[in-house]
Amino acid sequence: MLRIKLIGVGAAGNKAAIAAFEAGVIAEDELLLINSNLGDVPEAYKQYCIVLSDKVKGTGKERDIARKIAIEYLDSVGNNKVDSFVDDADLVCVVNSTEGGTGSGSSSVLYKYLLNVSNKNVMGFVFTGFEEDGRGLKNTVEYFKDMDETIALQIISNRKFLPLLGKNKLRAEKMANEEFVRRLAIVSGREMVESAQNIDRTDLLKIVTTPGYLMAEYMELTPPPQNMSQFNRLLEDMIAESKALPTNETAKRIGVIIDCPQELEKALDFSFTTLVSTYGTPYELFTHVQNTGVTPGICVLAAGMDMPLGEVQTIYRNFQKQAEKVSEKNDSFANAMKSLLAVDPGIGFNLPSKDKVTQEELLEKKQSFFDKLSK
Ligand SMILES: Nc1nc2c(ncn2[C@@H]2O[C@H](COP(=O)(O)OP(=O)(O)OP(=O)(O)O)[C@@H](O)[C@H]2O)c(=O)[nH]1
Ligand SMILES: [Mg+2]
Repeated sequence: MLRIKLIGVGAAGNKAAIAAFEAGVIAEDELLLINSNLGDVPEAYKQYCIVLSDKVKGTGKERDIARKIAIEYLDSVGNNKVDSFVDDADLVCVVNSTEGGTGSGSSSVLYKYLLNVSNKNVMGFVFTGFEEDGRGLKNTVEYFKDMDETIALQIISNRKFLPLLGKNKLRAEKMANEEFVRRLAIVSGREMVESAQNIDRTDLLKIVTTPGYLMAEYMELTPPPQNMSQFNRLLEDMIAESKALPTNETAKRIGVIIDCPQELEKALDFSFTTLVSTYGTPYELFTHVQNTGVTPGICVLAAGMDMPLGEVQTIYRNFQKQAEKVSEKNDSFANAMKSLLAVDPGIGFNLPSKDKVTQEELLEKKQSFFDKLSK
């Protein structure tokens, strides 16, 4: 199992992180909340929360304000709780929405800090919201423009839960949080037990730290497939019901974890035709088969994929339409979008070395990080 530290940022991030704690997926010392005010945070969890600024109360959905107070907080000597919190983590997970101000704006700063100063592996989890109001759409596009492509990123679309629920957005948000908790459990490896065909800790770390977009899906194998075509049909259903945003077939690594009784194994297609045609031919395929006696199921991690730029472009176009309606012109933003589309993630194949930094190195890294940011 990986040692995960979880940081929930902004209202959505706080609630999702609390849900992970309450489900027992992370322990008390693995939970940190960050917000621009304590108003969103339930009484019992205020003790886990860092408030970024005592001067600014909320951001009014302005990402720039969130960025600024996040930088000020992280740069405040002697007052930064993030350093000691992440110290012993294999992987730092950061969860937030992209549509608000606090989570969307400060997570972008936090990723860079965790990567460059703390020297940690980072996985972002973002909720892309319901994609309805102009401000939310703009914040989402700006989030993707700012995002550091060397992290692993997972996306959960709140919008994709709505067809099941009519207009009940609160329920959709809650279900999105449950989806997050499930995916976090898969990433942590807590659902895996040793077996003959193993994904070990190093393999799992390699998969979940592959930079780029990561899709994590799961499906119960019910009714139990009798042959490979039934198995592949179940995988097709799993893919069709995905709550992530789709991308192209660019997975660098795929991990498959199957929990089933031995008599089901003959129905499994170990070349995973359906997965490969959806996610692409991976550079490395890892398979784990176990039999813990629970309902048979499959979890899939497809890592190192291209960001779902087509989906972000659609969000951008919807933003433009909304913006025209409210006659808001923003040419510099449009230009910035073009640079987003030209980004080359430069994904490598090796496991990056994440040696622990000494106190002196940490101070040095901080100094040069904030020097660069202020230029
Ligand atoms: N999945 C999920 N989404 C949520 C939840 N609460 C709010 N959202 C979504 O989050 C977006 C609004 O962002 P918030 O997280 O509330 O904003 P914030 O990060 O606190 O930023 P501020 O604007 O500064 O308050 C909308 O898209 C909401 O649908 C939640 O518990 N779960
Ligand atoms: Mg808020």
